[in-house]
Order: sequence, then structure tokens, then C-alpha cells
Amino acid sequence: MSTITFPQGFLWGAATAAYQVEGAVAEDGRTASIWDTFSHTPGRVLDGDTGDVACDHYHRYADDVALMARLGLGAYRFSVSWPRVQPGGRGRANQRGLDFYRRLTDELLERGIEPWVTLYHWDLPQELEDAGGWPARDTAARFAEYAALVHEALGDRVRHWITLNEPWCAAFLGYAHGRHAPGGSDAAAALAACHHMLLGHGLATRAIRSADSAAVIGTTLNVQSLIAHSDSPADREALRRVDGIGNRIFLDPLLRAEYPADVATDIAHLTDLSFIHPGDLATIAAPIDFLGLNYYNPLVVAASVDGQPSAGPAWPGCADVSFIRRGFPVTHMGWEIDPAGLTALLRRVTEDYGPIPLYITENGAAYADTVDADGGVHDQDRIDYFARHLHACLEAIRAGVPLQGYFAWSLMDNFEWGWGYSRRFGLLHVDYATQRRTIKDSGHWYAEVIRRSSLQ
Ligand code: IFM
Repeated sequence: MSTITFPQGFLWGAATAAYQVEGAVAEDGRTASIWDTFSHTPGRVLDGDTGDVACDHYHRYADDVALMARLGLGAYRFSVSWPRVQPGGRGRANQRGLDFYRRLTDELLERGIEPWVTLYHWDLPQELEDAGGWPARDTAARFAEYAALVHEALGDRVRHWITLNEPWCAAFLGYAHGRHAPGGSDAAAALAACHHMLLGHGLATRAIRSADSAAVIGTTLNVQSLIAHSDSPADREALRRVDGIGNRIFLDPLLRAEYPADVATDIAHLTDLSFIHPGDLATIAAPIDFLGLNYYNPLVVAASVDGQPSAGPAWPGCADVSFIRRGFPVTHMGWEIDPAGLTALLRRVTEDYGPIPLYITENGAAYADTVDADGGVHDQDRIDYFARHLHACLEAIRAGVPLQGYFAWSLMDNFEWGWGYSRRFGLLHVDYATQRRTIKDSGHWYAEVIRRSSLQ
């Protein structure tokens, strides 16, 4: 069997996010985020699960970092909880909250693991939501202030910064669909939220860059890999619309300092776009050093026909669009497994937006793992998923894509948002009753891939 090696210096990591793993929601001065409020609202999260305890990473971080070292990770991508380090989202920093991240980054650095910090992975301080949330312009300014405060505390230890995680989810699932916090159902508010997140990204990038010329700054998008159901003009038009509101609405302002004109037309019945002020696009397009992409599955897009469910409220301007299932094998999330979509996505971003360094900042699969009688977690399905997607990465690299690293989602099983603890994505199995961690077979397999930086 032949061995295929990744380019020298390829970065191997794993990722988590604060609300999904930390717990300790009322400790050391942390206040509530929109996800605390949302998860404590009956009916919002499966089985009433909350992030109150999660994986108790707040207290167990040192043991978790030791496990990361056993896996041989080169980098750990984690997010900072905004209400932990700046309770209420305004004013002075909370030193006790910052100290947690100092301890965590020190532990990582001692083990030779590079900290990659995500500044916003969906946990907006509740007070800022009460003041209007992301649909309010002031939240962008608050975000830049918070970013500067985190950088001031951690900038001596952290070089890699990711401003936002998946703003599409935070804006459109959060403010239009209501499946995510804060549970809104107003497309116009979601469009304003989308713009203000991008503005916040630009302001934060500028603030960190002006304080630290060595900072390496990027952002993470869940750019969708799209396939038209057929070559018919109607299906291609459906794809154009989804690509507009899912992908180009982020990529164009970030990388070209403009919003796509066709998207403005698609959403003209929803908003007059008066939230875009002169100078905003130049701020949003502040140069970045890399782009992070999260990939799980592609979407197959068609024009709606009678009886088919439409794309739904998360997709403003796409009323006549449907997503089609092809009968491919699925993960426990019900997401079709199709690694070719990852190669296509990487190639598309490079071909359309130029050779900006790319990282896969999330990729992985949920399966209903159990600890077997022999004490192991035998998750061959997840190994196959990772192997096929890493081959897809190599294919993109061979085609000239400047892909520089890969973060598995997730380091450990955790709070999967509306699905609570019912969906397991981890390389580490977490027994939530005892907080015991078990390295799954996929974790051992990934450690071997990292050690060799190659695939069999
Ligand atoms: O768990 C999430 C993560 O927080 C953001 N990206 C997708 C993952 C799986 O749903």
C-alpha cells in the first residue's frame, strides 16, 4: 500500500469551543451568554441539556492538554468565552477569567502545542443581546474592544487569532431560523447581524494588528460546497442564490471589499441595506493572513418543486430553493458523507479568491460511540471519515491549493448546541457522568497520522 505524505510544516490540530466544553458557567465572575439563556429555555435544546458543566474543561484543562500531547497535536484551537473575560460585554476585563486562558495557554506552550484562539464562537454576553445583539451596530465596536482586551492579556503567548467562527450560523441560524441562540426569526435582523459580525471582524483585525505586527490573523467560515441537482437553468439559479447568501456574502466583502450585487437584489424585499455605512467595506477587508474553512458535507441544491420542503428561514432570498438528499451514507447528524465536496470547496476558494493560505479549522463526524467491554471505543466509521477527507485535502494540495493545516472537530465529545450531548464528535470519548476521557480508536489513528504526517 502506498504512503502519501503531507507537505513539510503541515499543521495538525484539533478544535473545541468555550461553551461546548468549559462548563463553570457561574465561576470566577463569568456572566451569562446568549447560549446560557437559550439552553435554559425549555424546548430549545434536546433533553434540556445545557453547557453548565459540559466537559468541565475549565477545571480539567491540564489533564486535557496532557491528552492532546499524547495525540501529538501541533495546535489546539479553542475559543475564549466573552462573558468570562469581559462580563456583560463592556468595560473592564475580568482578570480571573483571563487567568484561565493564561493557564491554558501556558500549559499548551509547555507541551509544545500552539494555541489558536477563536474570539467569537457564538457566546455573546446576554447584556449585549439585551441591548440589540448583533443586529445593532454597536456590538461590532464592543467586539473590537473585547478582542483588544483579550489580545492585551494573551498576545505574549498567542500568535494565531481567529476572529469569528461560522458567522453564517451565528447570524442566520441565530437571528432568522431560531435554531441557535438567541432564537430570533427576523430575516432583516439576521442580515444586519451578518454585516455587523463582518464589521466586528474588520475592527478587531485592525485593533490586534495595530498592537502586534507579529499577530497572524484570520477568520473561519463554513463556506458551503454546493452541487446543482441538475444542469437546468432553474437548478443553477437556485445554486446561485444559495451561494450568494451562504458564501459570497462573506467571501466578497472580506477578500474583495464588496458585497455581491446579485445578493443585494435577492434580499431587496427584506432590507434596504442601510446598515452598511460608508467605509465599512474597507474596514471589513482589512488584510488577513489566512482563511479558516469548516467542512462537513456538501449541499445539493435544486429549484423547489411542489411538495418539496424549501430551504427555509436560514436562507433569506432562497424561498424557491430546496436541498436534495442523494441517499449517500450519513453520520449521526444525518449529514451525507462526501469528501469530494471538500476538494471542490478548497479549489473553488483558491480559484475564485486567489492563493490566500487556507486551514481546515473543523472537519469531523458524529457517531453514536460507546465504550466497549474491553474499555475501547471502536469508531472505525470516524476513522474512515477522517481518512477520506484527509485524502481530499491532499488532492486539493496537489491541485495547487495552499492548504497549510487541518484541525479535527472535535478534540472531545461535547455540547453539540441544539442536539445537547446526544451527538459525539470527539477523538476523545467523554463519559459525562464521571468526566472520564477515553481515547477513541480514531484518536489513536489520528496520532499515528500526525506522527508520520502521512496517510497509508
Ligand atoms: O459543533 C459545531 C461547532 O461548534 C461549529 N461547527 C460545526 C460543529 C458540528 O456541528
